[in-house]
Amino acid sequence: MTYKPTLRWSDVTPHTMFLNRRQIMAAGAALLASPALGNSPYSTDETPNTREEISGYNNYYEFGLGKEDPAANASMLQTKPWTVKVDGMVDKPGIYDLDELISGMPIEERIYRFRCVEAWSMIIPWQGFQLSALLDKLGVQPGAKYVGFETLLRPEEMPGQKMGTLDWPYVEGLRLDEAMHPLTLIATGLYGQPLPNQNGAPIRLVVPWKYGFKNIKAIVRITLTDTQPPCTWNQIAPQEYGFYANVNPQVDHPRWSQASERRIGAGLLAGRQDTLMFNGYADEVASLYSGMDLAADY
Ligand SMILES: Nc1nc2c(c(=O)[nH]1)N[C@H]1C(S)=C(S)[C@@H](COP(=O)(O)O)O[C@H]1N2
Ligand SMILES: [Mo]
Repeated sequence: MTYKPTLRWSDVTPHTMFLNRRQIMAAGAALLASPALGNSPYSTDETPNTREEISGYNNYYEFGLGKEDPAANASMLQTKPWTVKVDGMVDKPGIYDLDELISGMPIEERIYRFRCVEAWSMIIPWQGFQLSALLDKLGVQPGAKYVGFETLLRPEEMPGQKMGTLDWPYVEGLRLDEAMHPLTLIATGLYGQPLPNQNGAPIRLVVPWKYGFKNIKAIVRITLTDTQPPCTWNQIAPQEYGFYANVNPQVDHPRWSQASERRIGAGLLAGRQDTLMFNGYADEVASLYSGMDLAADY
């Protein structure tokens, strides 16, 4: 692990640097290096980023590798109708229309800290419901230990899927106790509006104590399983992106420090801020990992 206390922004290049190394970047794909409402006890009292920041600076490789590509390209995605396949070790498997799937879910606002593995961060006012509520409705069977998620595969509307940047569709997963944790959300909205396409419409996962790549967008499949589900970044570069991906300032990424982060919108003079253990949610989630070596299970 390298530790660079004097890391410059330009040192913290995105996941794409890995893609560069593997020489699978599409020719000419430029890296664009540009840069409270509710009162839930789970919400932070930090000031949220603006909607422009949250929906203008994104990672969503289905729409390009640059931070501004998702905002420019995601409007072509058709999110209605939307079906979600629920399968595996669950009492009520099926192919659900989204409205049917989430009917009765108690939507609330959660203002969460968000920390990308690339060492930038935001404060985001999500609307959504606890994944636990949905899993309770679906009926998790006793042997299930994990939940897997899959993003829509539709290259006609997600042009990035025509390129070999990642193995499509994007997939992610959680241990069942992580999925059932009250902080874990399925987000349906942002700033009181339906989720913008670039933020993962119509539904995306939000796990605030984990690096951003766990927060899979545009979910079309939820699978209950007894084996650890495949996760896109973990599969492509397991030595860089773990299954757990818990935010941890003491465990550096092999190519950059995770000790600090750049808050989007803070301004050029603001400087970096310290990254917090479990992204500030240690009181709530540290017990999930007691006895684990977080340097090994990163
Ligand atoms: N399907 C899909 N989900 C995804 C990604 C992606 O490329 N495809 N990027 C991930 C990464 S790396 C991050 S940091 C967050 C970014 O979420 P945001 O754009 O809403 O801030 O989405 C995550 N979910
Ligand atoms: Mo990320």
